[in-house]
Amino acid sequence: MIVPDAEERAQGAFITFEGGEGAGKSTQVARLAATLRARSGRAVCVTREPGGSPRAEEIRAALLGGVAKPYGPFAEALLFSAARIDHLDRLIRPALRRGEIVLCDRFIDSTRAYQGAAGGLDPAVIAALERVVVGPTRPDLTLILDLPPEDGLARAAGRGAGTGQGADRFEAESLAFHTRLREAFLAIARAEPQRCAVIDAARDPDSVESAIRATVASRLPGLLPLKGSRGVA
Ligand code: Z5A
Repeated sequence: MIVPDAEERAQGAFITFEGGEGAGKSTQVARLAATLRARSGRAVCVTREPGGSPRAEEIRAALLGGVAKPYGPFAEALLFSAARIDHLDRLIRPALRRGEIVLCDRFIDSTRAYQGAAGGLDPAVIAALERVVVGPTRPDLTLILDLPPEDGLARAAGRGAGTGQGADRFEAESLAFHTRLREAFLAIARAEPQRCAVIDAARDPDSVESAIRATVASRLPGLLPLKGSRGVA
């Protein structure tokens, strides 16, 4: 259900993390959440897509298991959207109404990049889905973690090594697919510079974290005061 923006957002803040495989999103979501909990005095809700609510997590398992792949990118986009509807209604919008800071690992830009630019689904279809599924609940800030796809895939493979887990539905795509993804995320950042910031994710985790903190402090100054104003950043 779509509700008016002013009413639903209260004083909440919505930050999404985007990028290719192994870009370090989960690592940096956890680090930013710890910083915000310690310094903002606000409740922080950490979540992810696909998933984030019990029903959406069920859809996640099917999507990453490749169940929808034979039906093509439109059907996959519909399933990601079904998961997103539940996630927004059950978790994200209530948290924003309570005034929380919501940190979400992937959101609409992943649909644009994976099913759209890399998967070939018409951008007009994706825009229509966003209108009806997301409505006014757009991120205040989107951090796009950028690095060469070869490096991200190596990181993701390294993480899976020894666990017995193979590549999932999307990790198993070709390098050309992952290169299109990277270009798509960078194109989104160029098209929406007010909302998006590109972070060089090829550096060590501490350097990436510092860049993210500085970006949050400058883009959303109420959340994380810059050094000097309360001695942090
Ligand atoms: N998808 C879609 O197609 N359409 C949609 O609308 C949505 C999603 C919402 C979700 O998978 C999949 O769904 C995703 C897109 C698609 N494709 N895939 N696969 P997921 O949530 O399971 O996977 P992911 O989002 O790609 O995340 P990831 O592979 O887990 O990577 P990450 O979260 O960006 O990275 P990480 O787990 O923090 O780090 C990966 C490894 O690198 C780990 O061992 C870290 O310790 C290490 N690491 C992290 N940072 C660094 C630095 N800076 N240097 C060196 N090593 C590092």
